[in-house]
Amino acid sequence: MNYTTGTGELQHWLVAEDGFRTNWLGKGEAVFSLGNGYMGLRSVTEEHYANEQRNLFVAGTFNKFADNEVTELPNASDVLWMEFTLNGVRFDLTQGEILAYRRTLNLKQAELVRDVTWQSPNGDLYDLIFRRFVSMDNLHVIAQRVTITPKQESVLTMTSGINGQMTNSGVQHFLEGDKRLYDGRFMQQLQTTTESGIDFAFHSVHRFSQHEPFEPKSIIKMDRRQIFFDYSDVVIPANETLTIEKYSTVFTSRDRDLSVDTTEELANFALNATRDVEAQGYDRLFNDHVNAWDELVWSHAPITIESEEMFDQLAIRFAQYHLAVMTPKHDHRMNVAAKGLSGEGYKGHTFWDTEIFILPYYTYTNPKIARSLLEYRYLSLPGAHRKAKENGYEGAMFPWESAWLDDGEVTPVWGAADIVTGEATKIWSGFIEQHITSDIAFAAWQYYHVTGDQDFMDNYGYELLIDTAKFWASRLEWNEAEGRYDINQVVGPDEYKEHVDNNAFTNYTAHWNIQTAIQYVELLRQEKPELFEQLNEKLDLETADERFRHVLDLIYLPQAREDGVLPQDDTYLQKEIIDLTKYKNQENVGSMFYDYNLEQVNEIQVSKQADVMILMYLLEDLFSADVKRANWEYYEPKTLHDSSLSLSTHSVLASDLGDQKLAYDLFRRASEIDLGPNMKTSDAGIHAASLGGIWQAVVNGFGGVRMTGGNLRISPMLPQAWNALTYSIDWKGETLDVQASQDQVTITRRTPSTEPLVIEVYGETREITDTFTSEVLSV
Ligand code: IFM
Repeated sequence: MNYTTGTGELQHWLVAEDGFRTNWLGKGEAVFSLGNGYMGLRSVTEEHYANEQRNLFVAGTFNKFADNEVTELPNASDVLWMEFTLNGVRFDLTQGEILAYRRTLNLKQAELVRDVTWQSPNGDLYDLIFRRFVSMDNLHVIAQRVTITPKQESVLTMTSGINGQMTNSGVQHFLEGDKRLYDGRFMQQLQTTTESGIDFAFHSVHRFSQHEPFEPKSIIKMDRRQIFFDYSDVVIPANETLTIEKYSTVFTSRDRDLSVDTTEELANFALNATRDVEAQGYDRLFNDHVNAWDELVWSHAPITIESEEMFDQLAIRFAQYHLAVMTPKHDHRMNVAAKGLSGEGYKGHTFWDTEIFILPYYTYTNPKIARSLLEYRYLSLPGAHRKAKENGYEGAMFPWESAWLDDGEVTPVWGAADIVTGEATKIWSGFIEQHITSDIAFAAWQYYHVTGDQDFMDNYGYELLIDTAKFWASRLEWNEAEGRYDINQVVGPDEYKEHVDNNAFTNYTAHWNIQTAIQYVELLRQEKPELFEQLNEKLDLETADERFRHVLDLIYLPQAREDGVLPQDDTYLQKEIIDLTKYKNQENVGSMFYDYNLEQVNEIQVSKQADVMILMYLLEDLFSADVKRANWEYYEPKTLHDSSLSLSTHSVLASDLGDQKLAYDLFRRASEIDLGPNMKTSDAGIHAASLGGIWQAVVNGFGGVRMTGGNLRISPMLPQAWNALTYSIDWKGETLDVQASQDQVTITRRTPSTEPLVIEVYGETREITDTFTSEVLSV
């Protein structure tokens, strides 16, 4: 990967790849993936290679192949597919010689450009440039432009069309469907998912030009799940440029922006839309797309980092780029997947990754999108109720992995091979990783206090907070001997410890959830009697409240030992301690499983990811700086950061502890998970939560932003390598611009007001009407 190709206006905007290797295809496909939250397109090349993974996902279009499989996002038809022969030789970069090669993702314009000079095996020379984008302006559009300039007169043939012979690791999610050609040019493929019955309409059309537009000789062909053109006899004179454009559209019967009732109506609508798209042409579509990106991301929530390392600015832009690509902002019936829309990993499912790692970005910069993602959880309540009931509990027990609104739990039951038994390892998360329920409650609470969105609370928030607390109140187990309530047999955030009792993160956040619900029930009773009555009917608030008050002080909250270490669970601190150096220095994550199986790892003091530490981040007021430090020193050396969710949390905490050097090192490591030089990290897709975590490391960590108890704190502390950091955040409906340097911070209210805004800055309460400047202090 090359991070230094952008110069002038494009400095810190370009991520490039300078070589072509078929065994590294996965990295570029994921890291360069394009999308707009409606769909995500893995960045395969137009021509096929072994080892490639061609993926097009449309958010929220889940399908379940068989009863013993879980629902997943189906891999839709490949519209990028274009195969060329030049003077009788197939264009194939593994043959002949590559004389120049660069593939560049322009983050600002969200365009992917591949620039190749190729000598074919017969000695002919060609310059080829491939450009493409997935429109942020019109969510249904994929546009490609290919230019071919031969050094000698050449004859081109091309096969290009729509290929529905796609699978998810062998599973075909679509019925054969219909294919048809319209107006002699517009290819149409209609398909329906096998179980969920979602109709997909794909259209593609080509445009050729060489000085003037022209129609080459062509023949339309169809095969199983395929429709394509064979073009032939296209003569390109030496040093002349042939331009081929391909416009494709994707529509489905789940799209909320369409008012169609039947497959036929969908097909007609999509066909006409494609005609319109083609008529606009690449340049106009591109212009609208670039403007839409600017409005949504780059002008809306810009972050600048002046650093000795140019990688840092690029890293935060890369994170913001992918957050926009992966987030279905257009529809509250869907949510962000753990790999975004960039790969088959985790089957398009949503985890706590959204609420704890991704949502803060939107809560602080684009509350409308944050609200839409939280509404998804509200709309998923029926599945959460079902899960609670099936497990003998009350209230809302959210699924660990989530897909369709009413699916409930969709975590697969069987996973990787156990190196000792040779069997598949059972995935317990879907059964007992229960902290997701309080994570969602926490995120809703955080959203409310940052945005002040009372309408959200009245319509969704209070109910979510109380319904989740009801689950916890029913989940607690009475421990007669100790006279307290325990939460036994769970998986906490550290997934290397299964069936543990009293995981600190789970117990504390459950306690927080119930405590917050008590406050809200009281508030409703006192201040919103009508809403209280409505919710009382739905949730039986009187009984719930009685139970909440009874259990609250009896919930067991593990306490720090004398040395400050908080037990991660009842048994962690008694487990064997081994030398983890080899695994701490591993090149690829999960290497411990080459030596141990999960059962053995369960008995060792080793953690996959932040557990106690993330508790100390989320509920920071409950723990002193000394306790945080003691736990850092105890747990971090035992944490392998085998989950991509771990490094960014540790970076924020290192900032909190005042160790900017360490925080910076961890920020860099987090940024390198996808963007770094290891070419095998992202084959299954980009790491969505880590990208949200990078924003948190910058804004919540170095930028010092935190909401605690409903109050705002801004106390930036930059790492040595940075001269300046600027960012903006939304706070209760207004925008604050923050400029921080090594010595000084300035906070500006974009809309000044005589009503002062209270912000804690370096431990002092400030009342700001317009702009406030402080020197940087350590607190
Ligand atoms: O949610 C995470 C989990 O914390 C660790 N394993 C991967 C999941 C999806 O990213």
